[in-house]
Amino acid sequence: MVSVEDYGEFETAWCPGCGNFALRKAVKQALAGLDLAPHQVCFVSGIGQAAKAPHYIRCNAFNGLHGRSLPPAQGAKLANPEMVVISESGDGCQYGEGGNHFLAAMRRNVDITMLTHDNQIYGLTKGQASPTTMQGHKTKAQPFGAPSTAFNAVAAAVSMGASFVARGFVGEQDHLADLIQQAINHKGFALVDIFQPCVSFNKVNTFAWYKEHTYKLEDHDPTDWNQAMQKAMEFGEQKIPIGVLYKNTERTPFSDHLPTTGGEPLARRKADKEALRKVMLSYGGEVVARTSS
Ligand SMILES: Cc1ncc(C[n+]2csc(CCOP(=O)(O)OP(=O)(O)O)c2C)c(N)n1
Ligand code: SF4
Repeated sequence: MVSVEDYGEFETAWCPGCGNFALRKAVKQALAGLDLAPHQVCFVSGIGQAAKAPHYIRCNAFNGLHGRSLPPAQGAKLANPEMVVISESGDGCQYGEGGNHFLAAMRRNVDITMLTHDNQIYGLTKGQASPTTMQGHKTKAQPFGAPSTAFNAVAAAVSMGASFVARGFVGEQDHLADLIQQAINHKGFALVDIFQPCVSFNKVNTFAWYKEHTYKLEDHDPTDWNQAMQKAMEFGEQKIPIGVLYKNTERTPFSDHLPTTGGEPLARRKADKEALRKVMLSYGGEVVARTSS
């Protein structure tokens, strides 16, 4: 039986009171609740405060470049489908620098979970507006208010027919852990956008602000695209729904369309050196045997 303690306890570089702590608790609760052992899980992140999360949990992990968590996460899953793969980073990392990877991942539908720490700000670089910062929000770098409209990640995901779309809040830990579990259990790409207050650099979207501005979805049919789209568009002046917004029941995971992912996982298959030699020769190359010194 796996417990939360199996995932370890580490010192962090996060500010006291940061929403990242509650998010990490919910992640551990979700994994232990699913009885997943640390060796069965792989986290992939980019750069930022949120992207440090995999440093502070005892699991497999890959920490890549800013905005680049999704490509290696999808690669890891295709190489080893037996592994639960989670891409975890900030809203800047995953929707800004990694924005196009986000769109491509939704189209592709590889069976991974994407957790976005959405603090509506660039935390690590000290509070510039991120793609999800609300228009007009004043920061040191945007003293007249952020000029652009905020990116609504869940609406973008529903509009693209992503296969699982949810939104959570770290102030609702059990609810969030349940959403993470549903996302992991979902076969296909699953997004959980998570409100995570940055207590140092976002003085607008605080714990109190999220508490006041969110409500839990009830009597909502996540398989109804129109309903999901309507709920995903509730933001700004309106109250913001948290819960599972959308489930696309028609899509199949990417691996179902890829003949190489059947059978033994690529990660464990032996390389066929003779076949490789033939491929190299077919390009007119020369195959030189390597000797280890
Ligand atoms: C390509 C690139 N652009 C910009 C940076 C600088 N940079 C590092 S972290 C960061 C912001 C991270 O914000 P976010 O992803 O929202 O995560 P948070 O720190 O808020 O958790 C930026 C802009 C970088 N490292 N690489
Ligand atoms: S800067 Fe913000 S996001 Fe980063 S650790 Fe501090 S409170 Fe958390």
